[in-house]
Amino acid sequence: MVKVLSFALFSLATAISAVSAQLDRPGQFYRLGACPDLGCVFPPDRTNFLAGAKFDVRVEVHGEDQIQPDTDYSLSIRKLSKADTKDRKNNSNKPVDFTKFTKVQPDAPEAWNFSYFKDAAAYWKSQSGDKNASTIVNVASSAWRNIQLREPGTYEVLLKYQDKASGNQKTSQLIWNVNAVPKKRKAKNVILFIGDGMTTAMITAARLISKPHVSGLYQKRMHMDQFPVLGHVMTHSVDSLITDSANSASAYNTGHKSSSGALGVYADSSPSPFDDPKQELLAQLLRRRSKKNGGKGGVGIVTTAEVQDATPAAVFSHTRQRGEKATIVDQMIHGQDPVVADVILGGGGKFFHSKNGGKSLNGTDYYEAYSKERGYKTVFDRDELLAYNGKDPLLGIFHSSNLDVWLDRNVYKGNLNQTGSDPRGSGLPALNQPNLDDMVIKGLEVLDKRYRKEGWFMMAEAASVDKMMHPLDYDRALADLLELDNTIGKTKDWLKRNNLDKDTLILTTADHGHSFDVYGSVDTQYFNSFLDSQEVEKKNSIGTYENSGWPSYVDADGDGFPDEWNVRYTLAAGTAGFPTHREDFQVNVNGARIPAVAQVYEANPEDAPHGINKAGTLGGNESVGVHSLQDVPIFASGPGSELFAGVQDNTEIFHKIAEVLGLGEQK
Ligand SMILES: *[C@@H]1O[C@H](CO)[C@@H](O)[C@H](O)[C@H]1NC(C)=O
Ligand SMILES: *[C@@H]1O[C@H](CO)[C@@H](O)[C@H](O)[C@H]1NC(C)=O
Ligand SMILES: *[C@@H]1O[C@H](CO)[C@@H](O)[C@H](O)[C@H]1NC(C)=O
Ligand SMILES: *[C@@H]1O[C@H](CO)[C@@H](O)[C@H](O)[C@H]1NC(C)=O
Ligand SMILES: *[C@@H]1O[C@H](CO)[C@@H](O)[C@H](O)[C@H]1NC(C)=O
Ligand SMILES: CC(=O)N[C@H]1CO[C@H](CO)[C@@H](O)[C@@H]1O
Repeated sequence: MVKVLSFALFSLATAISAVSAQLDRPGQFYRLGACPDLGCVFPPDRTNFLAGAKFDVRVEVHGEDQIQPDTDYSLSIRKLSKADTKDRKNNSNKPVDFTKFTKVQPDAPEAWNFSYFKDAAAYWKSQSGDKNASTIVNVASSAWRNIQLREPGTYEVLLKYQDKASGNQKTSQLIWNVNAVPKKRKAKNVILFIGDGMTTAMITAARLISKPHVSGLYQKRMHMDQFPVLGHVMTHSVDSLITDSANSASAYNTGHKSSSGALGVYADSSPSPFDDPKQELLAQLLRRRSKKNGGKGGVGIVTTAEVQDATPAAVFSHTRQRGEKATIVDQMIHGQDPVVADVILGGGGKFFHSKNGGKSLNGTDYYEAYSKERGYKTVFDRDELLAYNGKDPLLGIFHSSNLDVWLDRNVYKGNLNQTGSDPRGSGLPALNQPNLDDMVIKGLEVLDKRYRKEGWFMMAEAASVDKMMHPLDYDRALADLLELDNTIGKTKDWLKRNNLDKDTLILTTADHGHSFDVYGSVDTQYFNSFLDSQEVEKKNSIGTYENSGWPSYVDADGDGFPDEWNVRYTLAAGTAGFPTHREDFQVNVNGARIPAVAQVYEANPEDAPHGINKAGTLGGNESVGVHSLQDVPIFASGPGSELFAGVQDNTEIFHKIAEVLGLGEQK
């Protein structure tokens, strides 16, 4: 198989040498991301497709301000023969009308308008009330739905249109690469663990506070540390440096990059968040293509976030706006070719019902709809989850919103007493939430009962590594990272006990980073001995280099977590992108940290004047820390793991999982 992949890389390389690629334009505000000119095609230039995977195509032709767009545009496509790739003018295959080539009729032509800002100056002008700061764009558009390119190779796509402002004919030239993967699978099952926002620095810090070490040598390692294969994943989005969880999870689930907030689609400029060009999802492909292995494969989704949150939703939904959570619940069972996962475990109860604080779509009771229409058994707390012994698909929702984090579920339990967190809308607190390992192991049991023969895919997310890095609550973030690591250990034991370890690929990765790092240790006792006003002296409690002595965390009971979190010697940690806040390096025992408050965010006055002042590095509209640029690690273990070594793009992860599961085209 490596051969086919290397062909794909080869064809990409030759294609790039053939035409100078349409390089990403520098800037911040785009008329439409990944749209090089007034003529836009999605999927965009240089997209890599899995042969035969379904996708939609959207063409948009733009005219700015008073200029109307050309409605007389044409779209054509041709497959470049390998030899001809170098000289596309002398190609034996002539471009063919796109409709003729694909035998798919486009939707009726559409027209709309939208507005955008040309740059930051225009945006901020508009924020201060200047109604003329934005630019209107008039759009003519067509969409072709459910296209398939079955033949591997390199394709050229041409959009010809007139620029009505100048009267010039223009052509947008795109290269699409179609990669084949074999039909023979390497592994029957794949588990994709995602530590949302997790970076190598966080793993190092989590290891440091939880594993014993002597003379600087660890005597025990993280479960992640013991994976045989390690790679790096590049995470840019299609139109920005820094990705969010939606488009990065979509890259894993579709093989396509997209824009911030988009799930399983390219973001177009139309008003509806549900008509954007879709891409077939890994779970849909698994349902459609694993039939050759005896039946459709199983799908499991486990998260400590809301099950409609970006990372889990990317497994089963299609929308440009990750915030459309009520509709996302509906898409699981009613969407186009719905995934109807066998296991759905996490939070987000308020989008399933319309009782106290409920926000379900059209007031529908989706707990009832899932069970009546699709045969789901429903469970709502840890005891009900652990007691479930059946073979029916399982919907377990344990919180109205995101599950509380490990530190509150297990150490500062008083923080669970929040009215209204019950997933069914009783208004009571959800005091009996499962841990991530409870959910993953139960999910594996259900998948195994339903699909031992056919195989399955599970995505399991430790969501609050990210959700706690945002408010700079490093203790809570690292605890959830350790919860993920301990879950991985329990998963490996479970697979072994059930004779599935040789059939199962385990991947552990992240979707993006945060710029967290540790630069020393802190003596909090010395820190606290100074008056709040003595900031300079407080900073002397930070030891660096030879004074960065060990933190005082101990895991005497061997459960994988420090026994005590409020310790004298702790980590001097921080990030690069943060709002103005005060830092005291101490655990927030009363719940997640709120670093900054108010409209133009300033340090939380409840922290003042305790802690040292850290003047923000972000704009005044940012209340919390932000994602960062760095490549994230991917750890792989089991059959097919060797594919994940080295440096790779996040979209390649999809192609590699498809290869491992043998999701090649069935003729
Ligand atoms: C075009 O291709 C043909 C055959 O592939 C070749 O004989 C011919 O010389 C080429 N023409 C040019 C202008 O490169
Ligand atoms: C945008 O479209 C709406 C109708 O969809 C129309 O009322 C409006 O005038 C248009 N705006 C511009 C600037 O063309
Ligand atoms: C905004 O633009 C309109 C029409 O282009 C013009 O009449 C008006 O004076 C402008 N307003 C400002 C504040 O520049
Ligand atoms: C929800 O209500 C809207 C408006 O009445 C309707 O168009 C839509 O089809 C409904 N959706 C579902 C899933 O029932
Ligand atoms: C939970 O909070 C309520 C008030 O919000 C209080 O009356 C109750 O005693 C608390 N329960 C526990 C177990 O702390
Ligand atoms: C939505 C919001 O918080 N807007 C604020 C952004 O920052 C400007 C000043 O820089 C404020 O005026 C806005 O209220």
